[in-house]
Amino acid sequence: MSEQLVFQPSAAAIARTHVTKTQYESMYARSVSDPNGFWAEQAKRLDWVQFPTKIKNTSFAYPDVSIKWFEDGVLNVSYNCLDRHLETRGDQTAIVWEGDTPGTDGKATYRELHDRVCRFANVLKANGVKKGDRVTIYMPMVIDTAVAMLACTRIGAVHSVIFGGFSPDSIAGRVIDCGSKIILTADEGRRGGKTIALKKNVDEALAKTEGVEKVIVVKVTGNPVNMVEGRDIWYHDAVATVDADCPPEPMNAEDPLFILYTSGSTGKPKGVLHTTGGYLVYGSLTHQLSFDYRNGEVYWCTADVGWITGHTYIVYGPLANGATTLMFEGVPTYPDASRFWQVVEKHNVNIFHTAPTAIRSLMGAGSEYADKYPMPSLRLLGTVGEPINPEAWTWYRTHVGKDRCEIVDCWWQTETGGHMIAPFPGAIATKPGSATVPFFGVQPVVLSPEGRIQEQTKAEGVLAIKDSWPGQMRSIYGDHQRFVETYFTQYKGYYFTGDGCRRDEDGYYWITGRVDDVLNVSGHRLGTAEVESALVSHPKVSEAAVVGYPHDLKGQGIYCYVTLMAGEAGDDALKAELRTWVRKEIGPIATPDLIQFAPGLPKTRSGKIMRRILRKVAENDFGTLGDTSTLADPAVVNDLIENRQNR
Ligand code: 6R9
Repeated sequence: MSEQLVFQPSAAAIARTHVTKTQYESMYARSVSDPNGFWAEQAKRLDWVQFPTKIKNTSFAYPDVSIKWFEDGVLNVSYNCLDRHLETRGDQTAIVWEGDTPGTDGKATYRELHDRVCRFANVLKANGVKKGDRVTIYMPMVIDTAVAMLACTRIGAVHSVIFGGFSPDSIAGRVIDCGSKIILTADEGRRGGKTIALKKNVDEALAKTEGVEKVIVVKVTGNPVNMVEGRDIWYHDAVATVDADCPPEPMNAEDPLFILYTSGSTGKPKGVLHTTGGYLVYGSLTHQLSFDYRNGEVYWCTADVGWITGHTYIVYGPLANGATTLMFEGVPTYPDASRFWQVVEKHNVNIFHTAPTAIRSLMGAGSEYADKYPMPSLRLLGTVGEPINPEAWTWYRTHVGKDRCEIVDCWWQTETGGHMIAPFPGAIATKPGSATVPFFGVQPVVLSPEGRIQEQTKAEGVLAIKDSWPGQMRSIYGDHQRFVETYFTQYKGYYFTGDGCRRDEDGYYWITGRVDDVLNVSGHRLGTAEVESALVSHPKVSEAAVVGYPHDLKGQGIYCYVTLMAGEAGDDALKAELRTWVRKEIGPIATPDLIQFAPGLPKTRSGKIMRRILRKVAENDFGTLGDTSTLADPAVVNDLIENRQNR
């Protein structure tokens, strides 16, 4: 082993592991040489109405990309997450809920959850929802949100969960794109002592869209909201009149399960489409093995269900495995920076999974918050969402894990459905900052920017994947061509991840971040094009270019270069106005950190904005701008440097 620090799995982790190092190696080899045999065996972890006889039928060959797994299998996701556990663990807690306000909590056993899901499903049916219909969910972190998702899967409806931080415009765009006729929401959400006006946002979104016939509103805070006669229904009223019995709809393994919108490098967010069988096999297997989950353990992933991590690793993976999964409504720093650790001790959490941005902000608040809590129940710590700097990794291990917990850094994407590169905790030694080695069936390749495959172990380039795995997205909803163009054209024959990476001499992968125009702000994906189009929709803005720059807490900050309409003055008041504008257009996560008014942007003679230069200036690294000979007007650059905002 080489490269700085290496941590071998602890004796305790080795003693309990589902997969030893030797098993990892032989199983990985088989998953690649005999995917049909390997995944047929793994599929047995689910209960099928009809077990598949066809396992893998996939092609990455441009332009006929097609991905099918278990294609003649029949199953139901909610059955696998609920019904099949009733006999053995009906009274076990399925979901522990911890509210935003300390002292508020709740829980649902598997039996209770099953009952709630069946009733919610009947409410959906009573409101006209049928198999294949798209259902938009814009809800906070409460148990009813998981219930709503599972209720959709019970009747074969396709959910599209929208993160509660997105704006009315973002909701409208997503509702229109998937043609959803029903929205499930709540009066308000709670986060960090504040309320979020979910219903009000839905009302504003619906003022801009047609086609939504029903809005079902769950009462969460109880504050008054506007209810539109004939369209809006209180959930508690609707549920009072339905039956508790709702048989699960038998679904084909390749029937759509959900759509989740995510940012890409161009255009509007894409509706990433996942299907039923492959997603659940992959999500449950990765949940069990990456965290070495054992029956009876309490597992807590701090993500929001509005993101893929919440889908796979709060709801579907854990529940398919009969786990106890914790849902947290709040934020890491409310009421103060010890909240996470209080919750870990209160609920005896064994496995804790969060994001580097949270780790960095808690580290920044001072180690004493974590040091005060011994957290004896903890045995494993996960990190996901962005590259973790070795300093934060080490802090996490020492101050949260007390040097006794395994650290599991999981690299994956909305598109991949589940973990792709992550250490098996009792098998794989870890190195701070590396997501380590591929999961079963995942064949990473490192390509040169020109697309040459780097055969030698030690290599650097862009990360692509050679062949399909069951959790892979199947398409972009309503636009298969865009799916093919986005992921399979740049490097023919491979799935292109959009990430850069380094592979060290031990074959460990180190993800270096996006190589396309996608920002990762506090673990949230954001296309620079989205922020740019929000900016240029402001009447005073003529042109905008947005780039990322290193930010201590957020990982990346949002740096905006803005050219104003003739005669407009770029002052602090306008900066504040533009910040509010972008928040309103997209949501608070897109709020610009730095805005620089620029009389002109650096362009090539053919009119292309030279982002490389803008990135360098934003990084305050303007000494090495590289080749500027193709610039149409070199004077522009001097002005940019002189007025740079990141000093
Ligand atoms: C799961 C999720 C995906 C992008 C991905 C990469 C970054 C996620 C990471 C990581 C380094 C990790 N990313 N996990 N980078 N190490 N462990 O976050 O999905 O929101 O689609 O973002 O996030 O850049 O391409 P998603």
